[in-house]
Amino acid sequence: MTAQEAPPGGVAMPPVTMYTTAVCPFCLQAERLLASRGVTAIDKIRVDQDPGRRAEMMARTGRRTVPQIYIGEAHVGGYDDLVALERSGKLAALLAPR
Ligand SMILES: N[C@@H](CCC(=O)N[C@@H](CS)C(=O)NCC(=O)O)C(=O)O
Repeated sequence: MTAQEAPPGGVAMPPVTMYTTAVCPFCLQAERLLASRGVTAIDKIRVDQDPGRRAEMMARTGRRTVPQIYIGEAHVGGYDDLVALERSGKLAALLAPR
């Protein structure tokens, strides 16, 4: 069981999904920030390996840069957006087990 899976009878942190590429400094920064906030697993979608997933990312987010981050069903946006969320104090609530 990973830390983000629900313990028996318990609740878990929502899944974190990140559209990413092989070479992406902003993605690494985002991963570091999320790790510092207790995120132990990120579902990474490599848009450089799969043009279909890039098209999906653009349709779903309206953005073309990586990373694009989801916490559960909530679209956070890119690294700048993640930092802004953290500074506003709202990131912890989004990551709270539910
Ligand atoms: N402000 C964005 C910048 C993201 C960004 O520039 N990502 C680069 C990769 S690290 C990218 O997608 N470059 C391709 C492009 O600009 O089309 C963020 O904070 O996420």
